[in-house]
Amino acid sequence: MSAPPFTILVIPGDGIGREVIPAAVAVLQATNLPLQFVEADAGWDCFQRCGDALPHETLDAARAADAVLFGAVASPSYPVAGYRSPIVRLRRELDLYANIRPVFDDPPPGDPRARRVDLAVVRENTEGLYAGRERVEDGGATAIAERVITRRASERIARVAFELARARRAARRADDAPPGRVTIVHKANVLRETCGLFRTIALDVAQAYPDVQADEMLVDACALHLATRPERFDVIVTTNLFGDILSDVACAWGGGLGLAPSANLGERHALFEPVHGAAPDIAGKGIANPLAAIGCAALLLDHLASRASPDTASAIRAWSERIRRAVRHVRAVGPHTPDLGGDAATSETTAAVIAHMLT
Ligand code: GGG
Repeated sequence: MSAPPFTILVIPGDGIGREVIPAAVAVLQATNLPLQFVEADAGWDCFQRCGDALPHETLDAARAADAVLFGAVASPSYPVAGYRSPIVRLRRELDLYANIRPVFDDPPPGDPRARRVDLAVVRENTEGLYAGRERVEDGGATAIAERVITRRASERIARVAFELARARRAARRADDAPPGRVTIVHKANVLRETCGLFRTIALDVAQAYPDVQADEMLVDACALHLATRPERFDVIVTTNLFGDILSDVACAWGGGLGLAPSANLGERHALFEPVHGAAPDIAGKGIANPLAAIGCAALLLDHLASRASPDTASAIRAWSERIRRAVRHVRAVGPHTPDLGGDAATSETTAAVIAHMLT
């Protein structure tokens, strides 16, 4: 390939982020694509060492990179003066407004679980209840969080969802493949202003996509359907907190959190991170499942391909497809880490992916 190297900023973060992100980097290095890796610090450990969970050098490097590969962060569940979640901050600082979490499960014929799940949760990533507007009143007896929903953010996330449904339909290729479908998820029957605005705007955007089916669902019903009838979904679009929760529910169908990758996309920047967190209970043991982080490597290559010249793009896409195939293979036959019922180490699963990808 003849292309300038792409710069990938690697932020392992906390806990198992430091074990699974090196695995993803090893997979990317094995492709021999022109990628240049730069590492930076962020997270709770970073805060404890240097008083800042997202040092400005890290933020500057993220702005300068072609893509960011992020591991996990372990923010405490109690207030700490001066601490803000670095991943929530990165998403907002880089305006990574679309968080896309694909879930895929295609069990072999005859498998009693057999139901084909192939869906994506598109989560608004910059506002909602994660806008950071929390305060305490009555001397600590009342705590208030403001939920921010704007026309601009709702419109652009709805567009991402409908474009994605269109692209997924095109990728299914077969003439008789069902049309794409976007399910707009909200709780507008109770949260009439905030969810009401999100719902109205998403339904307006739907009008511009007559080739994509649109329906709507209350978030509680959606949680039930994701648990019992996941095959009825194609693309789900929703607000920040709802998307965070629903995508974890959906992950159960894709082999659990150990296999769930995600993309955080904006107009200018892109960050890829496994859906799972820092998992302090298993951190340092060398047994974390690297497949979610490796799945992020494939999503990252898809993103670079979308920015590359046509020749380069097809070479990059070929590698992302090889990585995905290798992940599917290792998921099916092992070696499996303990979360999938095996006893393999992170390094063994990673080596198996690389070996399959290079065959
Ligand atoms: N890789 C996703 C991740 O780290 N998830 C946990 C998370 O988002 N935590 C928020 C935080 O700890 O600030």
